[in-house]
Amino acid sequence: MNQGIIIRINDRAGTKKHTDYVGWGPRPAWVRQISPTSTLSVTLRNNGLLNGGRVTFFPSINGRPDMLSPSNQLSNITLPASSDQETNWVQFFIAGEFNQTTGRGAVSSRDKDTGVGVYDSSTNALLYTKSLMVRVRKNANRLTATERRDFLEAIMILNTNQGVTFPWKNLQDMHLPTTSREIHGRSCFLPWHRAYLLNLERDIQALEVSQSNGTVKSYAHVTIPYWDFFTTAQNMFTRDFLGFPDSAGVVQFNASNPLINWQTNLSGTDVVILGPKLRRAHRLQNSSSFPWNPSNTGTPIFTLGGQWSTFTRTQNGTINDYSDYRRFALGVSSSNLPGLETSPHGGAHVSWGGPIMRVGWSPADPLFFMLHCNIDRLWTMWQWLTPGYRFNPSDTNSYDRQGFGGTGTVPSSSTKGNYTEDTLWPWDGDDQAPRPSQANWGGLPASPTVSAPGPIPRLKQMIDYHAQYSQNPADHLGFDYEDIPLDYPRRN
Ligand SMILES: [Cu+2]
Repeated sequence: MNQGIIIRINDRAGTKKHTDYVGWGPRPAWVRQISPTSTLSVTLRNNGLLNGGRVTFFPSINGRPDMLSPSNQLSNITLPASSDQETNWVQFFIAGEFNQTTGRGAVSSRDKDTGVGVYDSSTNALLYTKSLMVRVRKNANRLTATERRDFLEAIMILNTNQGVTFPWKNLQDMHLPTTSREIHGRSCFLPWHRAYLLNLERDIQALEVSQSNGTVKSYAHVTIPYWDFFTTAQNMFTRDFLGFPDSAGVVQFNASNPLINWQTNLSGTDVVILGPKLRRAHRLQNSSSFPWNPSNTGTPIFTLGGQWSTFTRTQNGTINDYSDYRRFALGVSSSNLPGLETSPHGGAHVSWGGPIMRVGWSPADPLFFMLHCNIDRLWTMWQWLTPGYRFNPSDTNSYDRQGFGGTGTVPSSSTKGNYTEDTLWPWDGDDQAPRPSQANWGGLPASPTVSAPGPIPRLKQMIDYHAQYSQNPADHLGFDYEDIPLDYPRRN
């Protein structure tokens, strides 16, 4: 029952597809009458499905969200009588609703399961509903069967689409032994992998696939789920999801699993690689001589014994041991406390036999991106502990390498790509030393919901990922985690 009202989210012009998604950071939205005969006073409220996502509203002040006034409804908005489409929009902002007390957000579990209802302020009649989704990254172990299937279908499509583009192979080729020096072992490790995850997630969300019944299936509602390796993940390492190894370490899938024909794009002769079938088996603690553990039929868990990591760390330790970025990310040489890149990141990788344990081949295993999603989440948790500075791209405690990197070669920590003002390889197309010699995969894919960071991201844009520090919706990168909120400023 459209009473001549329309709402647009993230894209006022309405020229883009798949724009009706929000996370925890306020997103711009607009409402207007289509063919008004007089002004109309309306109230906006949640009007979604039961148990679906929910949204929070913010009034607009000079085009920015009034962060001091979040509310579950916007009352008595006057929609102008003008039919001029340039001037009769009324702007507001919306975000997913996050309960700061429970630490959980009202997330969607399927596409468009929440809605903004437009009610007549005087009669309270429902005039119009705009459907949308609170789309955030979730714990892979708790996905619904549908969420799991859609994610697996999407990555399978990216892995098998060998036409004009070959997205999964491209992602693998950005992360070879020859590129490792650019992206590992220095401060940019976390920002670089944040952009890398975003690249995959945007590739997924842009997928549209024709179905046999003539419809087109979109994957715009899909996000990368995270593997919380600090707890057992009994629902992940099964034949229905990421597979379970046979006695040779070859990962087995059920026939209904979209990954059943997954190919690694590897042709190595290394015993832990052996493409094109995917290998991944739980590794015996500290046993480098026998990388598979076929006798382990229990739930694979994160074991901390690995060739590069002998540290035992908890989630609390990881995010609380250090208050400055440099030590948080890289640790302190000659100290017993590692940084996040060593533990838990390195430990999680080498807790398995298979491509996942080798830097150059790890993205051949879809688990890589779920592991790294949790690494990125740990960075967001650390940032969120002290929002005052850890989201500020200009604060040296938020990120230690300020300014521009040099063009020498030694040490790599002083060169391009590691500093806040630097553009990130390979999206900047820079294939000149000291960068890796290939960078021809194009810019970072665009998102229909946000404009940041653009095709050539700067490192500093990765830091304030949901505009906690700037409070400027234009800085939002378009992803969020289900359990890491955006803090609203408090009224004094
Ligand atoms: Cu990596």
